[in-house]
Amino acid sequence: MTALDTDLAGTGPGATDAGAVDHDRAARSAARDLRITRIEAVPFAIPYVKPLKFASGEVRTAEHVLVRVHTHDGLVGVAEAPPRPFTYGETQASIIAVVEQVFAPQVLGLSSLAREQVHARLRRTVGNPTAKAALDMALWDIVGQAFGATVTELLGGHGTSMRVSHMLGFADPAAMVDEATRMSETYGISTFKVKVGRHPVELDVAVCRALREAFGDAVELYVDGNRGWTPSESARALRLMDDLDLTLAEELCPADDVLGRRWLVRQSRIPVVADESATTPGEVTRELLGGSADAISIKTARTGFTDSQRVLFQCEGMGVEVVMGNQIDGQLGTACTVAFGAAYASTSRRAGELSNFLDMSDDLLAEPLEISGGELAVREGPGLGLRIDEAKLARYRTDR
Ligand code: MUC
Ligand code: MG
Repeated sequence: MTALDTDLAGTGPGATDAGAVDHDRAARSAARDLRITRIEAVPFAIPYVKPLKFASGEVRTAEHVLVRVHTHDGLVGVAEAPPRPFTYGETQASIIAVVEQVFAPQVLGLSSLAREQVHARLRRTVGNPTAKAALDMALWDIVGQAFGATVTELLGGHGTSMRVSHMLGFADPAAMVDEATRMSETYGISTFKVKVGRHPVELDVAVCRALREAFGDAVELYVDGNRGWTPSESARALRLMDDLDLTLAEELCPADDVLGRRWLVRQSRIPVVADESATTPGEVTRELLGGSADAISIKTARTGFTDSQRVLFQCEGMGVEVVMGNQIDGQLGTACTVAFGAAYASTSRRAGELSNFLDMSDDLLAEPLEISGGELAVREGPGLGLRIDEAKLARYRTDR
């Protein structure tokens, strides 16, 4: 049994915080008691129909953690944490352990409205980005439910849907063209992020060339190297693909090669996007001011809604473009990404990476997400508007 089930009614550390008083008043004015009483961290495993392969790893099964935050009033906020050991060092077991043993004891009793107090406590622990992000997003879900608004409305309310970009994992050129064709014909998707970073670089150059030849200018293409190439290999690959009208080049070389990435940015004719090298607001500052990135990938799976806002506003203030990224999310994570991305003009300009759940054999939502006409709509809410299919959860959870 790994789900934490701790009852608490105003006796946690937050109950004595001076700042909590105001939030409790706000909660009462919404006729709700939004204090956190219980947090569940439930591991589940859902196989992929088609594994996703990329330079830093491969995903065959979605071994994620469902996070459910319960309030005194009976509201339940949900989100999912996708462990990415090759990117953040988190595993399913580490996420459950940190939520149950470190975070839950510190935040039980705090109001769901007091998100800055919650974050002050989570920040005492370094790392663990997807565990923190899932807790954060579940709290926003609760606040939306309490106020009868969607999370998108709470965040910014710009729109109600986003254009979808599909991520094409490693395969040979013909298979990748086939997949893009299927995505285009079935879902109306016309933006593709092509995974690159293989050796020799010609392998990936051939894929991008085949895609451009197959689709002409009917599609947007950009590339993501997941740190697979050195700076000089990256520069060479970009030169070889210079005529292919790629719009972005993401994380082509190792995150620690700061000078190498700066060298690459200076000569690249397309914006260089930071993903794994800019996973926190502080890293975003370092990358942008250091000149080793021109654009930022925002992933709600690692910065939740609260820190994704911080990253976005930083970027807006500095005149830097953003793209809504994908952490190989399931449907819950994808619903969170579109909830955030649709909330602002600057996150909606580009297509968001919202389609990887299509490669999964099943999911946990009672009403599955649907991509149509190349768009994914925000759920109507309130909050995130997500209902878990309990029979599916019982089938896929791995702790019983
Ligand atoms: C991406 O944008 O890189 C693959 C690895 C990871 O950390 O995220 C995915 C997608
Ligand atoms: Mg990436």
